[in-house]
Amino acid sequence: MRLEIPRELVKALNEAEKVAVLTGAGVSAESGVPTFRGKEGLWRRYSPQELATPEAFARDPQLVWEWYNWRRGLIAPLEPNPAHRFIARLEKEVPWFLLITQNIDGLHQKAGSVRMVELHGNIWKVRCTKEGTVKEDRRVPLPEIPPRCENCGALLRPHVVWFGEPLPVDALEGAMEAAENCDLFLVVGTSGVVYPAAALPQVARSHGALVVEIDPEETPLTSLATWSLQGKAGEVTRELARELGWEL
Ligand code: BJW
Repeated sequence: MRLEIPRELVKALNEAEKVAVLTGAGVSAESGVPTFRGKEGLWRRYSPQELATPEAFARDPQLVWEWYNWRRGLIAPLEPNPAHRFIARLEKEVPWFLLITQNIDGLHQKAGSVRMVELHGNIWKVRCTKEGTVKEDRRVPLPEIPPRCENCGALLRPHVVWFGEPLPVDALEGAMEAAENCDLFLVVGTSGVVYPAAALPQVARSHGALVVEIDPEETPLTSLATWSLQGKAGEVTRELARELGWEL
């Protein structure tokens, strides 16, 4: 069954001058990246406390790295889907744009997104636990687990944000500013339970932006959305693109 796209939404997308987009794991689900929560989510099989906290890494860096090495292997061959491509196209269509992603998979960049911030880091980067230096490392699998800094020999860690850690200041400031100043805020595929990212749609709304949500499930953000499009991101954005006359 074809999803009904409200006419007013198509008009709003055509007329928007400042657009911000917040994405979560759901935008990459149709590419094959597992989400965190929900029936098939990673947190059903793996404990965030044992794998995604600084305490877990201090306790057992080998275990944490094995998990990230496995996920790097899973993500490496995957390709962007129509939702990533729709967002990359939207960036080209509006005068002012920022993509705010919670995802670490790099699929937005692969789809051509440029004006973006990564709130939770990037799985293809490693950081020295002693020097704080960040380096890209796309080797799959990594030859040594846990990997060590070539320069000082200290442990490297994934350059991602774990629970209890602060988000990168520049990325968060950019995201806040975008939420405060945009006229349309699009939210795609996030359960809206992890803060501070989950506060951004509320910030946008309270500053007068139209909020559009795309997600197959109802989330805590649904009630504040001007339009909530219930469906898979790839399918809904394909429909939106058709309405807007865009080739994806
Ligand atoms: C589809 C789809 C399809 C499916 N199409 N959609 C109590 C209250 C408030 C806050 C806190 C609290 N207790 C603790 C906190 C803070 C904590 C937090 O928010 N916890 C909550 C869980 C309660 N936050 C933090 O700790 C953050 N840091 C912080 O607050 O720092 C403060 C500080 C300041 C100064 C000094 C020190 C500290 C950090 C959060 C880091 C999150 N990290 C992770 C892991 C990243 C690395 C990795 O990947 O390994 O980030 S956890 C995980 O959750 C990941 C995600 O980015 C994040 C959000 O998940 P997301 O993207 O929403 O995915 P899902 O799976 O939850 O949802 C998927 C959605 O897609 C669903 O809605 C589906 O329906 C949908 N979907 N298929 C479209 N085809």
